[in-house]
Amino acid sequence: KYSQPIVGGNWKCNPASHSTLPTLVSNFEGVADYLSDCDVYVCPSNLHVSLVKDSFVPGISVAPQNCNFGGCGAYTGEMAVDQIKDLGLDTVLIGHSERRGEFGLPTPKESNELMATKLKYILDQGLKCVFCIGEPLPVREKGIEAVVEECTKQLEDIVPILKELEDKSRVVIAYEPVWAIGTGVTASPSQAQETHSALRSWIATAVDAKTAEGIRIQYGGSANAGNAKELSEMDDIDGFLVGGASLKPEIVDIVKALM
Ligand code: G2H
Repeated sequence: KYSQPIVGGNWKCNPASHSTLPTLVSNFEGVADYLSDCDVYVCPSNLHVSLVKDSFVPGISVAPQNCNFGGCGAYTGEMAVDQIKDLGLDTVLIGHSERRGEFGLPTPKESNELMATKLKYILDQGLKCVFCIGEPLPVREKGIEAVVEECTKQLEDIVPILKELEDKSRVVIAYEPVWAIGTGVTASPSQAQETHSALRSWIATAVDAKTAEGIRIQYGGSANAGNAKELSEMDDIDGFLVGGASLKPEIVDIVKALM
């Protein structure tokens, strides 16, 4: 392994009632034993961030699921990194495929170029970023070369930012094949490893070797307690971004799988 593993829980637009939040938070209590060997963050819905931000065992970061690109002001329905930082939070997740839409459509504004603007803004403010990428099923069906081409297209605009970044651990790439998200279908360990390794090699060439070694690449897409062990044994899988299973007590077993 290249560096300390990292696991994120993405609650997406859940739970329906804030009365459930204490239960979801308590699912993470058992993670406390592993925090010296694994970084853990949770992405509650933006509405719930303030409600839970001080409830987790110390050492778990709370990370909003998105941010805007230009600071405070006329951005109805958005959140500025300045506000996120002001609440004492240190990480933001951006570029999830559920926000990018169908890779440009119907939300063309969540483009690769905009993701680079957001990343720069987040890093300039001193925060860390989880940067999601992934390919839809028709691309996966064409084979690994098409997958790497699609994923690296989503990384090209951030190459200059990564080159300048001193502490490479501040950016985490979450590789999430879109066909595996919330579907119960997981990439096989060899499929995930092949992709992670190809992305790391691409980063070594496009950015530099220091970045390729220092940056962590999480796998996301129906990760759960049943498949985490096998996936975590792969050299280039540095952790998981977990959706559905992060709403359940099994999140502890997913972290444990990386130990
Ligand atoms: C992928 C993942 C978390 P799930 O979106 O980001 O969700 O684990 O439910 O597939």
